[in-house]
Amino acid sequence: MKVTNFIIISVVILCFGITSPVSGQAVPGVDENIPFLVTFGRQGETSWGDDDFYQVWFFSIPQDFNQQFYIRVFDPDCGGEHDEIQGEFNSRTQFSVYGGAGVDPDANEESRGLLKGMNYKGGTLLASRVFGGEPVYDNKYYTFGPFNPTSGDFNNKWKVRIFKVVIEGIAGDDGNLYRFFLSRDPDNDVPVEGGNAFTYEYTFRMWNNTMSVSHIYPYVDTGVIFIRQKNYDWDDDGHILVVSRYKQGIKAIISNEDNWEESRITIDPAEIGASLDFQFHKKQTLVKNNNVVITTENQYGEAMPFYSTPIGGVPVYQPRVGVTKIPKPKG
Ligand SMILES: [Ca+2]
Ligand SMILES: [Ca+2]
Ligand SMILES: [Ca+2]
Ligand SMILES: [Ca+2]
Repeated sequence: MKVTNFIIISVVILCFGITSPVSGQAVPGVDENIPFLVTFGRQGETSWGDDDFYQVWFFSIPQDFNQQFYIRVFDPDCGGEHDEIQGEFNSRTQFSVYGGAGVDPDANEESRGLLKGMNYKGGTLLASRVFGGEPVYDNKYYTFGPFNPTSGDFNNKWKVRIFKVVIEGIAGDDGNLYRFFLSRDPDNDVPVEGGNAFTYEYTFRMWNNTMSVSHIYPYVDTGVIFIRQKNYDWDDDGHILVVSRYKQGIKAIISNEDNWEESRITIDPAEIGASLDFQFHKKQTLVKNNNVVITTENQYGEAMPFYSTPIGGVPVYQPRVGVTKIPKPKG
């Protein structure tokens, strides 16, 4: 190999090493293995897998990050590639970015977007755009921003500034599939170091591939004794397993068509302060275009967030080695 070639290859490897998405910048996250988020137009049929035609996402920026950043949306349009057509494409989807007081879901419960009929648009509107079928953004990115970190809502517990994106299917009946990337660059995916994203009600598309396992990672905070998982329109597709360092795989009760199902999962004190791994395994007969909604709450009915980058990392089951007590010899 010529020396110049070696240098070029080395530089390419180095660049990829630096720019690869290392953490919670891609939404859905790298560890989640979820192809797309999905939001249907409000005339959609809930049996297609979206129960309420909107979704609320939060982006957290570490307090010591002081550069401008961007929220990039991949395939924000509803038409052409990726999206789910019903009849002809006529859905319109509004993406709105909020900052300031009222955004932080710890301080303002309505902001989480779970309490029906309440105001999930708390905060200051920073940017908004409606997308229909727009070839210029089909299979491409649209970039919101730049935003200043100081425009976020400060959360003292996590030492982060929080921004919110509300996605609403304001018209039509088709499903808009899309993804986000929290970026330092308007034209490329360049991670914000230590950034993350989370939601309380996750509406997403499964792969059209029976071998692909998707994951979400709810964070178990102090005081949790048990959680209640709720899933919607799972189409009786395989099984949902709950895994942690201490759980090898507990089966969650699953929904079928256009219905919610729920079940309770006991939390071991050792599981506090870490993430659970909800694994979505498809069955062998392909269920195509399966959209599903999931929420989890603690024993008080308080919603638990799912992080794109699982806090504490992806939990891996650690089999406990049985210890047999040897009785002391008598006498
Ligand atoms: Ca598209
Ligand atoms: Ca349509
Ligand atoms: Ca789309
Ligand atoms: Ca479904």
